[in-house]
Amino acid sequence: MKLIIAIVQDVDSKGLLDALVKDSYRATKVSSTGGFLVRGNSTVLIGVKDDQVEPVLAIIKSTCHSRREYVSPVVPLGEAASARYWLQPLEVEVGGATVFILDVERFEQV
Ligand code: 2BA
Repeated sequence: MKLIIAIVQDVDSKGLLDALVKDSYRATKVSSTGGFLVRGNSTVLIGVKDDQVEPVLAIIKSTCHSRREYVSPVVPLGEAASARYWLQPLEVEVGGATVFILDVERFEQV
């Protein structure tokens, strides 16, 4: 058995969960926050048999899309008025999904 941990953008999480449930996969969504953007994202935990990893990855790829986000650089308060701090917003490409696949040592439902 494997545990797939997929970090996805909030906006993609409903489509991902709907597609997983439609194909009878079980999943848990946990609200999370990216360390760099410090914005909400979603971590989806999916426990599957080994031969279900690739089909689930295909669902993740088809439902989670990359997007460009902009971050405003932080300027020290006392120096904000200085002309050299007229910084442009930083553009980063986020997602589609960041996926970790782990071996499950033991699975119980009690
Ligand atoms: P964030 O940490 O908020 O990162 C959002 C996006 O910002 C990243 O997109 C990447 O394009 C950029 N970024 C992140 N750290 C950066 C840095 N130190 N310098 C420059 N740009 C940086 P993704 O790579 O698609 O990551 C999306 C989200 O997936 C991340 O949100 C984080 O929550 C998670 N993630 C990505 N890699 C991870 C890892 N190795 N371990 C744990 N979580 C990870």
